[in-house]
Amino acid sequence: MEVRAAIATKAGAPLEVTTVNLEGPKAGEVLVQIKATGLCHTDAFTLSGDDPEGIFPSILGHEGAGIVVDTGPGVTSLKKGDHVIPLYTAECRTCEYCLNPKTNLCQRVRATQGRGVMPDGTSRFSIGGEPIYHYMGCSTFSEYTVLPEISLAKIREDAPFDSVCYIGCGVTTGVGAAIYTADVEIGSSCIVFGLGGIGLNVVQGCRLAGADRIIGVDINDSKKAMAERFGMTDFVNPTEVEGDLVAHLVNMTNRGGLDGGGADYTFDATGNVGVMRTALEACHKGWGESIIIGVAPAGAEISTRPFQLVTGRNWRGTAFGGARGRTDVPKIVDWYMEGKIEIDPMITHKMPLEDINKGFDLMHHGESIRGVVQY
Ligand code: NAD
Ligand code: 022
Ligand code: ZN
Repeated sequence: MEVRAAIATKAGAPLEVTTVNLEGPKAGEVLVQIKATGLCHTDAFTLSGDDPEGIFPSILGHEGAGIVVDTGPGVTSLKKGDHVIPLYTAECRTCEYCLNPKTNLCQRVRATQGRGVMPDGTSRFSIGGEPIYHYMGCSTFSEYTVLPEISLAKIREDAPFDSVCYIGCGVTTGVGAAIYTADVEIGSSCIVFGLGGIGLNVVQGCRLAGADRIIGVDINDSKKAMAERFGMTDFVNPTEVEGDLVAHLVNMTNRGGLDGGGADYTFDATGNVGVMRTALEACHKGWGESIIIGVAPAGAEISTRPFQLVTGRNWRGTAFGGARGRTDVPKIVDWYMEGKIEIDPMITHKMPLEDINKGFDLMHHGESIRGVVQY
């Protein structure tokens, strides 16, 4: 079938909105009509050419929501008309990873997904017989896309596509980092570094978990008001702190006695390796956990003194918030529909597919938290 899509033709060029050919779903695959998709920094990063794993020409986009329009042979968990969110972290429920409760990193389709193709090694998209590659197993910058059955979460039908698409990446990554990866307890103290599209969701995840203190750290004062709305209790702008930032944060979180200070949980949502070190050193001696969410530039390295770890601080990382997509994403949609988490105030811009490049411009200028394309 012929479908409208935004093509990443080559590194650094704007997306080209045009018509592409899409083959129907093969065995174990599902054809989805995308109703809305968020624009995420990672799409821009890949388009820029700085992503060493970027493949061109391809159809980017990994934060979508839509409706099943056709299923290939052998598909049992989804049917025509089901509402779904595409998953860049699949959940097959049978591989060694899915069977290990310690991880959400299903490996069933990981290798082919990284090469921009479906599990049978071929692409469903083409123009004039030449393949256009898939992206992160999702390719939501297309009116219609094909995914493996195991890469789709079935969600309730009363959830609005133009809000819940954000659960396909940013919301789940941030809220999940607090709820699933850190497993923040009631009464905890938390520090969130970076109050962008991910950090705000960490803040509301910490609130949902019942944290007492949620300290937000950002070099941009304009992030303060929105973060307060999502549950931040204290704001720190490092450029205005006199002296050592770690000492300042440790002092802020000192509960008295022999405590010594430091947060129970800290989160990096900046991708800056210097911030990652600060976050580790600002978590509590003996039990503090620091969760790396931010993706650092290719080749970057983190460092700290081993003594920081010997004295009981823990350095951890998370992908997709530690969420198992097919199991957890429908629950996060429920939390949104029940008012336990908020999404709408973070969606600052909506546009048709034709204007997708304008959406990326807004993101580059830091004017949007999330832009959403509505089909
Ligand atoms: P963003 O640009 O919207 O937000 C980053 C924020 O960090 C901004 O508010 C900025 O002012 C702030 N900041 C920058 N330097 C800082 C510093 N030195 N100290 C304090 N604050 C600083 O980006 P985002 O969309 O929120 O994404 C954040 C990170 O999360 C990115 O690295 C992204 O790649 C990553 N991410 C990871 C996953 C995962 O699965 N692990 C998923 C999605 C996004
Ligand atoms: C999404 N991300 C950032 C902004 N929006 C993001 C961040 C990290 C990952 C994926 C997306 C990520 C962390 C760890 C991995 N990925 C590897 C997991 C594994 O090897 O099993 C990751 C994933 C998918 C792809 C690349 C990296 C891909 O499909 N190309 C989950
Ligand atoms: Zn993303």
